[in-house]
Amino acid sequence: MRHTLRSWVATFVALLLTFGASATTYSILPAPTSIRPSEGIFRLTHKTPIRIEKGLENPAERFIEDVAPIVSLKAPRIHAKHADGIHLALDATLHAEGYRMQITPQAIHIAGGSEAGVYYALQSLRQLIVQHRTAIPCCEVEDQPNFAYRGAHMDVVRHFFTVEEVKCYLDILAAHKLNRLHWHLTDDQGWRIEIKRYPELTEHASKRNETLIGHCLRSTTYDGIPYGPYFFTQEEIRDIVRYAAERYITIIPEIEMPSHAQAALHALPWLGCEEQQVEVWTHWGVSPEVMCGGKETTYEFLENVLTEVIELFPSEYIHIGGDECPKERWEACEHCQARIRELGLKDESETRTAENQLQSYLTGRIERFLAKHGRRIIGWDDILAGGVSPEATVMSWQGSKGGIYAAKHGNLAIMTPMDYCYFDFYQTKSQEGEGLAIGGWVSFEKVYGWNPYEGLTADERSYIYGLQCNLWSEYITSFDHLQRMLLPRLAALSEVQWATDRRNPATIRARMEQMRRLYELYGWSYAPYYFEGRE
Ligand code: TNX
Repeated sequence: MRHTLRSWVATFVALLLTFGASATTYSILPAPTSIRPSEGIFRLTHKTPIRIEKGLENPAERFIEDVAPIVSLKAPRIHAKHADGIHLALDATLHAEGYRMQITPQAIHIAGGSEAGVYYALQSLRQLIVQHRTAIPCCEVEDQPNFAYRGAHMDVVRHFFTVEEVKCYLDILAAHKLNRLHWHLTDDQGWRIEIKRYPELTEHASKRNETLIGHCLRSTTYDGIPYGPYFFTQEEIRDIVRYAAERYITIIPEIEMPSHAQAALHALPWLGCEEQQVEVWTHWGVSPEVMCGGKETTYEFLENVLTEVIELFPSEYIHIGGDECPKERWEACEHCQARIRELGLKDESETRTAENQLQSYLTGRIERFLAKHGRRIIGWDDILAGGVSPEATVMSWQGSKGGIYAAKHGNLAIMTPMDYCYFDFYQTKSQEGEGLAIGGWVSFEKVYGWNPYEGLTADERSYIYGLQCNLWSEYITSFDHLQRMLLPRLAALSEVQWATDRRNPATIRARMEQMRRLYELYGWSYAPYYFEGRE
C-alpha cells in the first residue's frame, strides 16, 4: 500500500515536471532558450561558497548584492576545485552574452560566453531565488539573446532625475537583461551635462523659469516655479558610466543637434541664426529655435562639446538627435543660405529640400569628426530626409518605416516605433487612474505581441541592430511615476528583445507574478493595470 502511494506521488511529480508546470516552476523572464527540469533541490545558505575563475569578481559581487535581501553570501573565492557551491566560469564556445546553468542538489555550475553572459545567468538565478527563496529546484538552462542592442531611453531634460535615480533605473534595466541606456541629456527645456569649455551651459541652460501645466496641445498655463539648476557634473557622469558598466550596460549619450537645442541657444545666443535672446523653453513640443547650420562657429561648438562627451562615455555610439528640425530659421538665414549655395544644394523633392540636405551636411560632418575618434553616430529617423551615410545607424520612431527604409539601404536600424515602444503613452484604453500622459496607447499586451520584423525580408532582418523603449518625461515629474511608466511594460519588451521568436505567452502571466515579487522586493514601483487585467 505504502509502495503504491509513493509511486503515485512519484508519477505525479514527474508529470508536474514534464508538463506546463515546469515553465512556471522555473520562472525566468525573458524566456531562456531552453530549461530542462531535473529532480532535487539545491539548498542555498549563508555558507554557500561562490567559486570563481579569476576575472569574474564583478558578476559575483553584483550577485551577492542582488540577493542580499534574501540571503547574505560571502565574498567569492578563486579556487574552483571543490564540488560544492556556486561555480562561475567562462566558456568561449558560448554566445558572448549567452550562458549555461546547471543546478544540481550539490552545486550550481554557471558558464558564460563572457563576463556579461555570467552576469545574465546570475540574473536568471536571482529570479529563481526570488521565486523559491533558498530551495531552488534543479534544472539545466541554456540561454542567449536574440538582439545585440537591447535598450531603454531616459529623458532627464524635461524632468530631472538624480544620480541615485539613474542608478536605480540601471538596476531595473539590468534585471531585464538590457544592455543599453540611451541617455537624453540636452533639449529645448534644459542642458544637463557639464561641459568645461562652456560653463555658460550649466550656468544658464540647466534651469528654466517655469513649466507648463497640463498638456502642451491644450494648455497655455505655467506654474511660475523656477525649475533647476539641474545637471550632472562630469564626475557624476563618470560614476554613473562606471555603475552601468558594472551591470554590462553601455550608456549612449544623446546630444541633440541642430534642433531641440533652445536651452543651449539661451546660454550661447551665437549658436542661433539671428543671435537674438531666447528663453530656456517652458513649453513642450517642437521649437523653431535651432542651431545655425551655416556658421562655422556651430561646428566648432559641436566638436568641442563632443570632444568632452567622448572622454566621458566609452560607448562606440554617440546619439546626435537630429529629430524634428523646423527649417524656418534656416530659410531666412543669410549664413545658412550662403552655405547652401556654397555646397550647391538644391530642392530635389518634397523631403530632399536644400535645407534638409544642409542638415545632412551637418550630420555628415559630425559623423566624420566622431569617426576620427573611433565613434559612430545614431540619429533619429528624421535624418533620412536629406540623405545619410551608409555608416549611420537610424533610430526608427515614426513607426517602423524609417527602420525598414534604413535596412533596405544597408544601414543598421534600431526599432523604437511609437505604437509599441513609447512608454510615455497611456497603458490602458480607458486611461482611468493613469494621470496625464502625452497620448497614444501602449499596453503591456501590445508590447508583448509586437513583431519587430514586420515588413522586412529575411535578409533585411539582419540590419535590425536592436529594439528600445523611449520614455520622454514631459508629463512625468517624479521617479516613482517614471518607474510606473517603465514597469511592467519593460518586462514585455525585454522578452521581445531577448527571446523574440521564442516568447512564451502561455506562461507570461505566471512569470509576471514572479517579476512583480521581484519588483516589490527591491521597492521598484510598477503600474497595476496589467495585473488587474486592464488593457
Ligand atoms: C517626439 S521621439 C520627440 C520628443 C518628445 C516625444 C514625446 C523624438 C525623436 N522626438 O522630443 O519628447 O515626441 O513623445
